[in-house]
Amino acid sequence: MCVKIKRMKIKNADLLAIAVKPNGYPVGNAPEIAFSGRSNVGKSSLLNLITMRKKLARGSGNTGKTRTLNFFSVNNDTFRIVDLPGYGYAKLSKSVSASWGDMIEEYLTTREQLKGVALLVDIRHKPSAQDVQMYEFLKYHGLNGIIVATKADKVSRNELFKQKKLIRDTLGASIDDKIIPVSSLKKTGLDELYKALGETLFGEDNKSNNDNDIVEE
Ligand SMILES: Nc1nc2c(ncn2[C@@H]2O[C@H](COP(=O)(O)OP(=O)(O)O)[C@@H](O)[C@H]2O)c(=O)[nH]1
Ligand SMILES: [Mg+2]
Repeated sequence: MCVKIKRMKIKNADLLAIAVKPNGYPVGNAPEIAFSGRSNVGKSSLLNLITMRKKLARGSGNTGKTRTLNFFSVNNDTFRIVDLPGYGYAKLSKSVSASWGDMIEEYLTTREQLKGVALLVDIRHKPSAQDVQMYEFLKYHGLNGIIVATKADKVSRNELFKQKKLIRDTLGASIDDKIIPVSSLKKTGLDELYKALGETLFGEDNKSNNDNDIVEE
């Protein structure tokens, strides 16, 4: 028997805008989903993979240096992925990290078309104080949070369950909040991630305005 699952299909993705302030945010009301996480968590690798582009998001060579909001237009601007700068970069000066925080906070609290935030945490580690802070911030502002546990290839199946529980407990996430293990290296967990992205962007039924953006496989 063939089980049909609905998943989002990404056909094209292009850099739309690089911004630090609202006047630099792109115009138009396409729904947006932001990706956040500490430096080195695997955000660029994941964004490159899900958009099927090699150089969409910058790799680890630029770790911590990109302190801009990068807006990517997906499927001819049906929706957007917003790459938030990684946090936890030790070498930032206090004033730089303060303006970095303001920039992210301003985007997260004022952007009307923002549908949710994918919070990336490394599956091997207990979430950091900043991860917890970010998660609490999202909850406080009523934003949908998708918890993505990266580098899932680095743990055994047993450890995976243990680490998911550690992540859930540390972030204070409820049992209903999904934690999606993914591996950019092994390309696993992507169907579940796409499903969650689709639900967050287009609602529970995963319906977009354009049926072509949702395919049955
Ligand atoms: N084993 C493994 N390593 C990964 C995975 N994703 C990223 N990495 C590695 O983690 C490091 C940081 O990745 P990068 O995508 O640049 O992280 P970013 O700083 O969050 O953008 C790099 O050395 C990647 O090769 C993964 O799924 N599995
Ligand atoms: Mg990066």
